[in-house]
Amino acid sequence: MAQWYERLTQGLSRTRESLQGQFNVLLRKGPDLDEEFWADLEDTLIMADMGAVAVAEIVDRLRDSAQRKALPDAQSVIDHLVQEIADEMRSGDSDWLAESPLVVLVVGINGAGKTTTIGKLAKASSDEGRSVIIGSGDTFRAAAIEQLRVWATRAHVPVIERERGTDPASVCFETLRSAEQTGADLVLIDTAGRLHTSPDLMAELQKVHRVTRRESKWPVRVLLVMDATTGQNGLVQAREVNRALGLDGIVLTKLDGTAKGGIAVAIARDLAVPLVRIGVGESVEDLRPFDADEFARALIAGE
Ligand SMILES: Nc1nc2c(ncn2[C@@H]2O[C@H](COP(=O)(O)OP(=O)(O)OP(=O)(O)O)[C@@H](O)[C@H]2O)c(=O)[nH]1
Ligand SMILES: [Mg+2]
Repeated sequence: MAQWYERLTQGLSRTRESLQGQFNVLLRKGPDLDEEFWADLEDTLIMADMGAVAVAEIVDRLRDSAQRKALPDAQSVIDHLVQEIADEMRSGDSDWLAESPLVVLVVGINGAGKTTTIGKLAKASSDEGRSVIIGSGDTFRAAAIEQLRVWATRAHVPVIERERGTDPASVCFETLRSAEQTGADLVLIDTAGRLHTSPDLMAELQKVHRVTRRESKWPVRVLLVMDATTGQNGLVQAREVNRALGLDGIVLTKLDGTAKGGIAVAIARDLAVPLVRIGVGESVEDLRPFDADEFARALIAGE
């Protein structure tokens, strides 16, 4: 088994073990595909946070297949789930982070994993030979600037920072100028996740976005970092940020810290915003591109 796939299955183990426990309960009730089986299957998938819409679609397709006798019993329906979940997530595949040159504005609520994700992306991209520069746009907390500096040092990439309280838009401006002068491939801009109020935060992010787009000669993409453990609440927040900023991609972090990793299915299905990376742990290797087939297999089968 490839080392990355092993980390992915390890990261998703809490969700998978919980699902497999439920499947075993279903199978012990017998092989018949009666109404109770379908209702229990639906409940199980909803409990993993896959979202009502995605679950209804998955179960409908499985019922269809069963009726056509392709799936004669409970075990064969469960065996077929990997395929159906992968199909449900397919629209979520995308890897625009590989484009150069590119400016990425990283947003998300406090603690979601923005700064860590920037550090991991900077390290991975720099290891691939790309020229990376980081902008320290979270000027709200002094510790945020320090934390980003540690990651930048680790990744051997320059970071543009100003003292606490500086207008984040001006940090973005300086980061862009520096990136153009040095001919960087990838510009990663960190933003604050906490302000006095949530409307303050959204207004500040909109301003930062406007200035960055206006000042950048390069394409600007907005990347939302989202904590998988916030489940359906996180999804509601993501919709709100999408309305305010227009998201280009999502990084779903902390999939290793939840039994409700099915939230990735709901995100890929409901938001029409690609999942560009997933985080299944705290080390650099734990941030990986998203692949629908690989993810579905690790979530359900684990082998
Ligand atoms: N287990 C696990 N922890 C993660 C993952 N991604 C980030 N974290 C942890 O989440 C915590 C918060 O991460 P930060 O990067 O500081 O979050 P942030 O969004 O920058 O937070 P603010 O700057 O306060 O808005 C850190 O302890 C990270 O190590 C992940 O995929 N798995
Ligand atoms: Mg941060």
